[in-house]
Amino acid sequence: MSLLITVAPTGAETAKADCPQLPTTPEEIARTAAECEAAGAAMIHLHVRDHAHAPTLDGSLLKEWVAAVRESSNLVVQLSTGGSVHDPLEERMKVLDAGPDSCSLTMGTTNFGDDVFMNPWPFVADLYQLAQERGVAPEFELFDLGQVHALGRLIRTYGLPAGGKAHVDFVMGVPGGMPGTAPALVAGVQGLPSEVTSWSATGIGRTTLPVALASLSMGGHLRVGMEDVLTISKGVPVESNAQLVARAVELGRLAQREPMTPAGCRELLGLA
Ligand code: KMH
Ligand code: ZN
Repeated sequence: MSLLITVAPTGAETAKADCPQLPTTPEEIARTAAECEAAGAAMIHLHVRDHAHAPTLDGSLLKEWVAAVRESSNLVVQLSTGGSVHDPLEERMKVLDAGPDSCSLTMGTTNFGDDVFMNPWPFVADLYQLAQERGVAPEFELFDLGQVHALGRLIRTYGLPAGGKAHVDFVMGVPGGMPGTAPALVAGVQGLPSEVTSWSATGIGRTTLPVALASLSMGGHLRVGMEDVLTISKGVPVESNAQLVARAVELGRLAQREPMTPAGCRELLGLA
């Protein structure tokens, strides 16, 4: 089985001033997309930044970033609907207007460090139905084990995504969510509803390697990138997102998994 590598290059939490190598402009994201595709990524999970490098859900900037990635690469474009913890739910719903291939869809409210990442059930249900209407492939983000069960409830209530495939990403090791450990991943995978057709995992910070290795050992896919980790080893800053993708490719090869192409990812997600 090939290995889907999704790159999450920017996120909403790190300041450009603290990490100048973080891609925060359309030019930087275009270059990052091309480098990550060449390194072995098939999908990109995008959080957009404004001209001051701050997280934004501004519709025209979202469209500009989507266009920049499409111009420079063939990567499947997934827009974050999670945004930052400060983004209002109404703004997060409008992300789909930028025309992504895929969108993240978090299955419940989570403590997020000292903040709260809000995902009340009515919001989740509305966003899911909008993605179904628009033919956007959701990636269900699971930060906690309760969210695994919430996903079953969502699919039982509203049916499958438009393309008939259900792809999940376990986001582990967030302070407030499930730990980034092999036993937590095993419990999460065991609890997945039978409708789920594929899953990946990412571990935040120092949990990145344990989660990646556990995922590979269970036949899962990988998400990597500077949204999730800023060091390549203890105390050594990540140089680029492509460096993290290249490491994921290396880990995959050890597990005899070749990187999936963007076309393979489209098939996996049920995209036309
Ligand atoms: N930035 C986090 C509050 C997502 O992209 O959908 C939410 C997040 C999840 O990163
Ligand atoms: Zn994100």
